[in-house]
Amino acid sequence: MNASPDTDGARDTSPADLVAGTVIRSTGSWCDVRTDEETIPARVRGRFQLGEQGATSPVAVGDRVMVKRNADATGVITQIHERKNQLGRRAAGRRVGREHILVANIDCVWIVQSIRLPHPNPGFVDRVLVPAEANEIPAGIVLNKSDLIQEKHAGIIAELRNNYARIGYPILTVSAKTGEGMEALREHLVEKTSVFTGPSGVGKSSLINVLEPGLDIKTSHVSAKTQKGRHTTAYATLFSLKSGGYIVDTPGIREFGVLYIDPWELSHYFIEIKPYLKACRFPTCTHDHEPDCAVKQGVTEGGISEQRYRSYLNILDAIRLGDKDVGR
Ligand SMILES: Nc1nc2c(ncn2[C@@H]2O[C@H](COP(=O)(O)OP(=O)(O)O)[C@@H](O)[C@H]2O)c(=O)[nH]1
Ligand SMILES: [Mg+2]
Ligand SMILES: [Zn+2]
Repeated sequence: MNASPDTDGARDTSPADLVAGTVIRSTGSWCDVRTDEETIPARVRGRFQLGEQGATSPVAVGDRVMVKRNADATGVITQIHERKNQLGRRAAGRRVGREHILVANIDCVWIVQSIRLPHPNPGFVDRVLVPAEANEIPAGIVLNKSDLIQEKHAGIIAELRNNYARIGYPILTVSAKTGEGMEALREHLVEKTSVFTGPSGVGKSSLINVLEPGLDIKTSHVSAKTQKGRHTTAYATLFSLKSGGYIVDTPGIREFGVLYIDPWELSHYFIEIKPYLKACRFPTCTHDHEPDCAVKQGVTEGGISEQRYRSYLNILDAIRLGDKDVGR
């Protein structure tokens, strides 16, 4: 072994064989790594040590990695760089070591909703906002199908503003169909890794097709007929943007590990509830049955919206039921 870093001694691997890249697709034992010049299919061997906390993880989409090239144009992942953050299917926050990681190094999560077909679903929005907050990832809402907005939807829109825009989550109103609002959305994506998540049918694939026309992703209208692409739906995919950055489509992924948050911890991930927590009589207050609860008072006084509080209680219930299952 050559111990001196500044002499160019004999090596079995030339520096050109080792390249840096980003994982854009992963199926477990293989993944595609995008480098400055090309996409390399690379083999993944086992799990990797991540940073100093001793956690190990398999490779996730969004990981910055080093790849050693083989003679046959494939490669082998030799290293995963420490992650800025991650979203998994199971644990969030402090239980990071046990989660199944779906996406790493995310700059923003955009929760896509549509005004109609389907209507906005605040329960869904909140089940994504919680893990986003737990992993300290900025989040916002993309309200698609603005071309379908009618006067009767004014109440739905006002409620979204009251639930989310008021407490700091941006809402971008767009239409993949007419192009309305798409420039503003595009500006938010430049040079960033942005996750698009949302229920099926809200227009995620349509939006990505407008943002990056060459991709030609199947929309639900097509896939319902052909059933094509179904087998890939459990995997997140990174699409690179010509303007720099990536969009991650997460088809078929309904939740990012909400159920593995501790009950007492949950309220910390509702940003407008957090300021009330210190004023509850019990430090372990879960804000559902306890007396002298500042959070319930906040709901009564209007600082916390009833919808968000309902979401909080629903997730709390789900966590408690989930815990029972785990303990069986
Ligand atoms: N009217 C209208 N329809 C849209 C818009 N965006 C998508 N759609 C339709 O909504 C359906 C679902 O779109 P798709 O992109 O497959 O949704 P995904 O399941 O979230 O990926 C398709 O029939 C699209 O044509 C829009 O802005 N306006
Ligand atoms: Mg889709
Ligand atoms: Zn309380």
